[in-house]
Amino acid sequence: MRVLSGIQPTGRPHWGNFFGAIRQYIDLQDDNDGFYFIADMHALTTVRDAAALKQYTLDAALDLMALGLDPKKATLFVQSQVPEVSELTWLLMTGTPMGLLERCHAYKDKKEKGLNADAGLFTYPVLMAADILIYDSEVVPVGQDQIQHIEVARDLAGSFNHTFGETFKLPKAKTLDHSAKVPGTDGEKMSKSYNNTLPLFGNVKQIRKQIMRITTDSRAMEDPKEPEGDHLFQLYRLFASPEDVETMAAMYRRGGFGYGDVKKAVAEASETYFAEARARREELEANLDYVHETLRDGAARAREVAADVLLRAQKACGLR
Ligand code: AQP
Repeated sequence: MRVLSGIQPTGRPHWGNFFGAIRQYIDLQDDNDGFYFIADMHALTTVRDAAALKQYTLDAALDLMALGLDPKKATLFVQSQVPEVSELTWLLMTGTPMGLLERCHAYKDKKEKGLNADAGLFTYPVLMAADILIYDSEVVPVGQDQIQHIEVARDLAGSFNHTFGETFKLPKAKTLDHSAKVPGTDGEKMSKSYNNTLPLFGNVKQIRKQIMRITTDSRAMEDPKEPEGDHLFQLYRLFASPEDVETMAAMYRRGGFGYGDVKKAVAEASETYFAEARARREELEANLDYVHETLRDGAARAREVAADVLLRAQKACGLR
């Protein structure tokens, strides 16, 4: 099965990116034909610095490979290295109702926060639809925030097929229970633009400090607490074994514990969890030629598939 997903090189990846999406890429790479890309064209809507975008793009490749994405099993590439995607975006754009894009939350949210909304941000879901459809993708592993965009891709594919005949496969989103919406240090969705992230890589001491600053409620220590609605508990659950999760849940319900201890447990569990990836990232940093070669090979493979699907779509709508 063709599985595809992408990650934006907009800064350092966080726990939400990993537990919502990247972990799925790795779990699915053994038994599927995985296509994973670094969405540098999407990132252009926020990163307006050429050197930074190049660095973030390389960083994202290092991050994904360090976390376990294996180029021998899956195809890893940079979005802009497949120009066919931009051509398909235009074809899809001509059949995209404005209202559909106006309802998309990425645009709506950013606009409500007073951030500048340009046409790139507004039409982002169409580029994302092209990203998905051009590889005949069937399954798209993502976090909850992207489900709506995958629905847009399905809608656009369905309406193109209806108008011009069967051309595109209809993709489906795939999310994970418990980690489709990882909370940030303030309890809101963990998000680079909300400044509430916990990074996967970086200085361990600094990350520990960030963990110790996670907001908690102000109820007395001895009060029993319901674990399910508590974002610190949700973060603990990302790393702990089912038995440890049960023990922690029982402790919450009994009351009489300190949030500081839970934070320390989260810090220790996360450090152990990512230790191997950190070591692997250092090795990859010393072998950048291999990383560049992987991205070149990945783009060549992705272009072959993309060229076929683009031609199919062009023929269908009368451009060839
Ligand atoms: N908090 C999250 N919980 C679960 N999944 C998440 N994802 C992002 N945040 C969470 C998923 O990570 C994948 C890559 O996302 P992206 O590169 O598009 O990053 P993003 O959505 O731009 O991440 P941010 O931090 O939320 O950035 P801003 O603030 O710019 O929007 C996707 O599958 C996403 O669902």
